[in-house]
Amino acid sequence: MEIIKYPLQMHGDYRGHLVAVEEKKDIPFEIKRVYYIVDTAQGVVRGHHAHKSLEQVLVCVHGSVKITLDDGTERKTVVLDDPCDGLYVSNNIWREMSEFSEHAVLIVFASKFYDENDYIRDYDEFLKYVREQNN
Ligand code: T46
Repeated sequence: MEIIKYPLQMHGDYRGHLVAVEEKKDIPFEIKRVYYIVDTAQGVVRGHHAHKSLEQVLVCVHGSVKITLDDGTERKTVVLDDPCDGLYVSNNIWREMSEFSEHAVLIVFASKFYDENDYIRDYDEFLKYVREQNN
């Protein structure tokens, strides 16, 4: 499994910094939804699911968070701690987010509107689903 990160450009001057994200330019899909995760308590692990069709780019704009990605055959972890790093998470990838630092803010750009039917929230069901997809 290849870890894909999209580098985002930081515009900085004496006032501070600004990072812009444009669909089909900075990230490869049209952005249908943006959400952000804040106030995650220490020790909490979020995620524990995959998506059947959703593509996303995750950016930790403040603090740090560990992302674990699993394609059904291998599992990799990435630490996001740079607001210029856009981590691509495709469909059919099990994801877990853990080790949120205090005040961490994780912004997610998503290719589709929210749809609970797109989630696979059971790991064994995920393994079965990806094996079927790959055959
Ligand atoms: C993902 C990871 C990175 C909504 O109503 N609308 C939304 O757009 C989203 C994303 C969630 N919700 C509701 C559904 C739940 O009642 O917010 C609640 C928390 O969602 P969830 O438990 O799925 O959150 P995470 O942090 O486990 O996962 C989220 C995304 O759901 C998921 O797509 O890839 O962040």
